[in-house]
Amino acid sequence: DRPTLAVVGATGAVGTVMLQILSQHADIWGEIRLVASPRSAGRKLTVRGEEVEVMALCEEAFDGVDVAMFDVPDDVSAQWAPVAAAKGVVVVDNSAAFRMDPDVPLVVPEVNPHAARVRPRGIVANPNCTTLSMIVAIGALHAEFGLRELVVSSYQAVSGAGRAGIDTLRQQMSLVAGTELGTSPGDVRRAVGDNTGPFAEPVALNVVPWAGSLREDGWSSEEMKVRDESRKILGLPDLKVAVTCVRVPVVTTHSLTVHARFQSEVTVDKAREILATAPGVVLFDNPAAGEFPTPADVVGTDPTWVGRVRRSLDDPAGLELFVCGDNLRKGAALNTAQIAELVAGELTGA
Ligand code: 11C
Repeated sequence: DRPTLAVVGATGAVGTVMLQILSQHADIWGEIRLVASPRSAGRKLTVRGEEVEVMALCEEAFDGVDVAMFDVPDDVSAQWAPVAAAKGVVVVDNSAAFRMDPDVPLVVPEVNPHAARVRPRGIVANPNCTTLSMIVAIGALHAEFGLRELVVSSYQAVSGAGRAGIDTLRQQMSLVAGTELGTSPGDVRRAVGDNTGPFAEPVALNVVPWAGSLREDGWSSEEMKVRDESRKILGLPDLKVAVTCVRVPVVTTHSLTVHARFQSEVTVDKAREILATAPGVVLFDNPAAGEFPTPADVVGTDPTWVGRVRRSLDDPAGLELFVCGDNLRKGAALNTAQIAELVAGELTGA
């Protein structure tokens, strides 16, 4: 029998992309049950070309379910993933609630697929979208060269903050469009008013060096996630990671600049060969022809796109890269779906 899947958080920004992915991928599932908060219950959504009515999240929603994908806030996952797991459901959770739990594997199928098989709590965690937007490319380079250090800056799209992030950028853009704002201190802030939505500052005509919540010593939660999750996925608990997370006025697709240091000398030719052949990675790197990835082109695609590959000028063991990944697809829904498909294959012996 084909396994039954529950999609919890089916109406959110990630859930919407998830339904598209489930409609595009090979159809390995029996029933697909859509679950969301009580206020969305009764809505009809389309998946695999069929309308399905959304159920309210409750214990009975997991009856007969084999695999559940959760795309909900951390507190909702923290409460409900164990409820589903206690009923024998394998939960693939895209919140931060369980990622650093030593009894929960944190999985990227191109990098550490084997980890998904060992899940003492019945939960497999999906990484943060910023980590995911670079880690497939970094994992491929690590497998060849041995990674020692990452220095990363992110350029994060507003959809990382969900529908509220997208709505905020759109509203702010309508307030600044056609004006000469952005020419004197505070003019954008005054035009936008208090309408900064989930962001610390106006994001239209601006960049905001902040994502997530405040952690110790001035670090943001997003920066800590990139460091902690990269270490766990790569199996490098002492990896040196320096990261600054920045929000930019892009709807969807996170970008990162990466300075990666390896155990010994690297060559650009070998790095390009690895990136060109790694599953899930596209090398798009010909600056002479104006070819490098940008969010406007990468959005809506599955792979991690890599360009601007250079050897560090002052370090023969270092590489500089520019990486883009769709934060709602590989950064969230796609990786979650890939993990769920791995688990389904295991459950059905496929
Ligand atoms: C952002 N990466 O771009 C965040 C959103 O831990 O899954 C995802 C937060 C998370 O704002």
